Amino acid sequence: MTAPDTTLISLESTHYPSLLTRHPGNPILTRKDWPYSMNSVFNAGATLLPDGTTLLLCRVEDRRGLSHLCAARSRNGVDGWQIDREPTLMPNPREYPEEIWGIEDPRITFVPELQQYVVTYTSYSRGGPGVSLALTKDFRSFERYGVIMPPDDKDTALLPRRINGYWALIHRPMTALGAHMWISYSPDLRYWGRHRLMLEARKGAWWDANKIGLSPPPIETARGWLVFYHGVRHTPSGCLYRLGLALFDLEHPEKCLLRGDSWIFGPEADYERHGDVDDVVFPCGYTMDPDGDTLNLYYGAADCAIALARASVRSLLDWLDANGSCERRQRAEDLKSAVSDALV
Ligand code: BMA
Repeated sequence: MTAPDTTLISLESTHYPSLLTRHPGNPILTRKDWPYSMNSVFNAGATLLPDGTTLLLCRVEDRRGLSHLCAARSRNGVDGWQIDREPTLMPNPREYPEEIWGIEDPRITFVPELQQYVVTYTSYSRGGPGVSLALTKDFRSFERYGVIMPPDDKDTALLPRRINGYWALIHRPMTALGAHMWISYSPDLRYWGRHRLMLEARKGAWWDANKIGLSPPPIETARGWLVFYHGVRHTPSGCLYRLGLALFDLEHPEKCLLRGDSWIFGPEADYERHGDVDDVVFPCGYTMDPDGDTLNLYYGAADCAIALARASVRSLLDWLDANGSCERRQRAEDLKSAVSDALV
């Protein structure tokens, strides 16, 4: 039998650092704020408009169980939300049959080359959830490109610039063998290929075993693309959605440079622990303060509300330096321990 490996966990500190700070006004948006009847609001894409207004493109679920998207705007990104009086983007199954059971979980990327926002979202088709893409300049009119990744696929965002001449899309196809993050490339945002596995769900007892997915769009830093991803743990009392952190190479985004072992944010507050779906934190968007370091992360809480947490990009990178390891090294270590176990 092999000796227990104490190097797997850090023994230097008696507590985990708080990298994300919840806003005291949480939850910042709930059904009570809505100008029309609906069941719940959660999982919002986020961006800053040219005048500094924060725009959230919220997933709103009605009492049939079907979702649409609705824009909310605020000067300070915290309160005073001006919410569209009616749905901003409704499913349109007549022209886009893949939207028959609603549209969900938008991510927004501003693309300087196009001078437009690209919104990727889940379109819930009869064949399962797929990925759709639409372009907008103002979040009032949208140019739909239709379904770009067939079911079962979701948790998508576009990188804001081309990589070696191609657009890059992160997504999460689901297979019987697990749900891992992939990246695909396209010359025109319509036709996608050169698919690469980007980040694998771990196995066994890990918090991010079997099912992971991209959370908000990647954050471009001088060190690489900083990625928040969610891990889903199945427990006898339901799923637990938590957040982890990884860093990817700027020019080869399928290459993982660092991945943290522990989750960095999970359901703790009452509004995260109890709702339509208990124990869910699910960010789909962020905005960056003018200091270029403070991140405002907007997340769905328990599929019932939108909440805000703040983080420092510098601290997140420092944490990854101290706690992250390179995927390839991790795999080599897994292999080494599997081989030594087999020899015992
Ligand atoms: C995921 C997505 C999210 C949702 C979460 C928890 O699969 O569908 O929209 O918030 O489950 O229900």
